[in-house]
Amino acid sequence: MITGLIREELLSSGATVVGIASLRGVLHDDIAHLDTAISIGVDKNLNEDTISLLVSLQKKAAKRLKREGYRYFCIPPDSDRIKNKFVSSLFSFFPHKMAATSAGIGWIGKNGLLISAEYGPRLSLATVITDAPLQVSAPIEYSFCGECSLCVEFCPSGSLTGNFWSRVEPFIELIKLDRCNTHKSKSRALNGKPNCGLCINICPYGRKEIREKAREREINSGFEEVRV
Ligand code: B12
Ligand code: SF4
Ligand code: SF4
Repeated sequence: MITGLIREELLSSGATVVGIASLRGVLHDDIAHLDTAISIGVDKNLNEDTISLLVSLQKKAAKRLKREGYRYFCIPPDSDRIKNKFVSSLFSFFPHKMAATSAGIGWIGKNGLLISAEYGPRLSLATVITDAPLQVSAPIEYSFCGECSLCVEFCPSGSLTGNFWSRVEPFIELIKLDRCNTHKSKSRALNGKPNCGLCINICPYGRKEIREKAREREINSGFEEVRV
């Protein structure tokens, strides 16, 4: 019941997608007691307004969990930029993408981003972890990129390795970050724009009709809800 309440509250307050994941056995010792994750995605570019929206959604979930007597911890969307030392240290061992794939929201594409069959590569993410006994979804185990490698072919800096992500080998190298960053810095020097983003714009899952087909495939493959 609390799972449905949280989901409804967040969706009616601006979340595009809300998934619940079991992260049992994968968390750092300091947060391992809060091994259920509420993964929140909004279909908007990651900017100040989006971060404010995500933070307000996290607060809503936290308020509900507190009212019901559960423990929780909000991992901010921009954890790397937060002044609090503990929170800022979290980004390297708590990637929001880990919660999102584990909640069945999407897979990690060859462009290194979370790809949702329904919303494409543009979801911005935040996570609330908790000890509440929420109803969790099955994780997505493999990439659905298939034969596509548009992002790899067209990346102007040759940063993308073309490797396939899977939950079996979740940290396989997908992006040569130094190359991507150098390319972005050069483009900033040329036209004042720090971001490239071609690997986002070119992804077919960002296009509505492809997303709809993929959604059908996902429904037919029967992702099911399981309880912890
Ligand atoms: C540091 C950082 C950057 C750095 C380095 C990027 C990188 N790829 O590492 C820089 C500045 C370059 C950057 C750029 C961008 N970033 Co950034 N970034 C982050 C940040 C703060 C930490 C990422 C990190 O280093 N994590 C540690 C590494 C080890 O994990 P990871 O690669 O993120 O994710 C891996 C795990 O999740 C693992 N995994 C997946 N499922 C599972 C399941 C299990 C069980 C396990 C164990 C692991 C696992 O697979 C992933 C890929 O290997 C996150 C916020 C956060 N806290 O997550 C945002 C984040 C990843 N960035 C984001 C975005 C939007 C961007 C940009 C598009 C911004 C822009 N406009 O340019 C670009 C995209 C570049 C690209 N193609 O990846 C979004 C991604 C959303 C999405 N749909 O995927 C995030 C999640 C921020 C957010 N709150 O939404 N970013
Ligand atoms: S942001 Fe540009 S340079 Fe970086 S991986 Fe994507 S397409 Fe390549
Ligand atoms: S462009 Fe193709 S290969 Fe790249 S992330 Fe999207 S679906 Fe996957």
